[in-house]
Amino acid sequence: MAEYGFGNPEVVEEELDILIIGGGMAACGAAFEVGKWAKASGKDLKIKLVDKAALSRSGAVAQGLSAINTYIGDNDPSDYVRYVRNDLMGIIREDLVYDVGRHVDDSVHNFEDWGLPIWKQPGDEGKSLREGGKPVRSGRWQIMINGESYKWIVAEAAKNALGMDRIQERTFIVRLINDKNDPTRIAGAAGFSVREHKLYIYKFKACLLVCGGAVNVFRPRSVGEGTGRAWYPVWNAGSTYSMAAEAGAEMTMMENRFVPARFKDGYGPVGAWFLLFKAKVMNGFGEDYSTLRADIIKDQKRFGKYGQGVPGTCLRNHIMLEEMINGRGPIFMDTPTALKKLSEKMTPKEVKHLEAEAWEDFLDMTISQCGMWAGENIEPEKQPSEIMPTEPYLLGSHSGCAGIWVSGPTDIPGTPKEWSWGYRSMTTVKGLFTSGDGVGASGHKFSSGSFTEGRIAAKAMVKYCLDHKDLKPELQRGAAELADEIYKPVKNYLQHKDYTTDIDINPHFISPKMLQFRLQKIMDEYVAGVGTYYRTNGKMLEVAEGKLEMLKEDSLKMRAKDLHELLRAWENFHRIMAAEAHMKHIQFRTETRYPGFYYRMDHNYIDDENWKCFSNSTYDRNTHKWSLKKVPYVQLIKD
Ligand code: SFD
Ligand code: AMP
Repeated sequence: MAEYGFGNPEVVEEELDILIIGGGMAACGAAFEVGKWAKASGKDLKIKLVDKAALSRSGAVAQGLSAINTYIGDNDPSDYVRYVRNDLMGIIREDLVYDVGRHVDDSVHNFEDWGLPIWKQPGDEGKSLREGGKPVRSGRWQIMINGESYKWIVAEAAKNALGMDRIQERTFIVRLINDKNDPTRIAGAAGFSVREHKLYIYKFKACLLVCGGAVNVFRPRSVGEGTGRAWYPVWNAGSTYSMAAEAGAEMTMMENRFVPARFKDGYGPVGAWFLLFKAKVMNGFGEDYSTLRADIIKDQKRFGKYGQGVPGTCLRNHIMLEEMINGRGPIFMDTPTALKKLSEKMTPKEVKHLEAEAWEDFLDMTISQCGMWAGENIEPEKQPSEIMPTEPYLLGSHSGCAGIWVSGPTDIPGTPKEWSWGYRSMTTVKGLFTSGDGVGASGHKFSSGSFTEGRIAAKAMVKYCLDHKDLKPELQRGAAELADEIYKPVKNYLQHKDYTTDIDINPHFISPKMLQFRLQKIMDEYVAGVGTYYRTNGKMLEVAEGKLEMLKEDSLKMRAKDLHELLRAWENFHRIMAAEAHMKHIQFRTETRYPGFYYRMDHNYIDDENWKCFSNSTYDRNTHKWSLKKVPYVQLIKD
């Protein structure tokens, strides 16, 4: 690159035993756990964690949270499996979900030990959960917290356990590198500093790929001045899915997505309002539509058995969408009635406290919602607020289950042998592990479950390293080739920048921002985004496929005028790959498994006879082709 005046990046190479890629909940869980097992083994393992941002405020929990959505407490982990299965329309890896369920509470107890304030029942205020203190439950699985500093607290524990000298912040990993001698094994990763002109190349025996889910793949509802606002973290750009797929890992349920109902424009979550404050939703005519029209999901031909019991999250969306499509919107969360009911037996001081809690729910995790309320003069005790289904997100830890196929525990009766291949949480690529949003077919882990999965994976990675102590990883690709590929957008810019006088208008390159708009438009219009009320069909997907091909071709012309744009460019490469996987999976699954999240209008029904199965895919980096297959679903926990 020297000839264009930018200079070659300084190449920093490092050899490790374990690399943790990401710094979110799963990564912090792994960082907290990994040292203990390494120490117990008596071996001095070289471990490092690398995050594209700063650990204290990176990932989905950056702003904090107001609830921990997975705490088993007095419940049985089997019931947790039943709950997750019902919510995810019958298809989950029950071995993985059960494993999280039986381990998650210990993580929550640790959070409390580290200083996270967890709400307690009256009389139990001074008692920790470990001491038997009863939490304030918003729902059967959810507990309330004062969580503004949740990520800060968890990151501090991770930092203390690992040591800052083993944590590298502001380094964006863009490529995993397979082993030269065995391409089914992972051997390294490459990424660049977003602050310095440095390229990092790591060589390792094992790595944990935990870069969260994929946001901003679809055109968001908030455009123009609202661009950048989303519910899930905008800085998680599908790196987990794209890097794993490119390394050859088998993916699962990538057709799944999460379309959360959220307070409109501010994206404030609804859980506390529904579960803790017991608020009701109403349509534009003031009707309690979710009771009035609850029966629409009882149509067995369309919804099978899934509309008969407690409706899953997608079915709740479906009922709401029917109101909107049929002109009965907007949909409102009736906050005044809920607060009035709750305050009936309260003193004025208690009422003030309740109102403060209503604000705090958002100040703890979605501050922009408070901005919306303040900006629009909304007092939730006086005026209802609009709610709306958002643009789709790809994730595996919240109320969705897109992700990677991983090896499960071996001790749960009835688990098919082929669901475990040696090391818990390992993908089908040797040495490549994942957790949290990375793990497919096992949603509803949330923050606590993701952290827990990170811990589980850490233990398995140490075992893997000890079992392979003589393994000498060798990288399939050299530093020069990687630098050329990674800094190509910089080269595009430097080579052509003087061709025109406007930095953004140039026939030789496209800015990452413009390319992202194009991806979002394709996904929105053809792959069931908000623009079509989440509807698509085989023909639309075929068109999407063609347009994505063109987009991929043009993506090689992305420019990067500085390191920030280089980051944006690579986020787009990752998003495109995640988007393609999503599209291919929707194309493959010729049914509508998740009505309310998306509709295949040409197969607009749940088809248990043909599709009560996982759909798994692999990507061939050489031919650029995806292969998809059905994998039988096996029920482990009886109804
Ligand atoms: O209200 C790279 N979540 C909730 N969980 C709960 O327990 N309670 C709630 O209240 C929850 N709600 C909620 C939640 C999330 C958000 C955004 C809101 C509200 C507004 C979900 C959890 O937060 C989520 O399940 C976990 O955080 C998932 O953990 P993990 O580890 O899979 O992802 P992460 O924490 O986002 O971390 C990702 C990390 O990767 C880094 N990264 N690093 C290097 N190279 C790259 N290429 C990278 N790409 C990404 C990131 O910087 C980050 O560190 S509610 O809606 O229900
Ligand atoms: P949310 O704020 O929508 O992310 O939800 C937080 C938690 O509450 C998640 O565990 C949801 O599954 C659950 N939840 C949200 N809304 C409802 C509802 N109407 N009924 C049951 N559970 C809900």
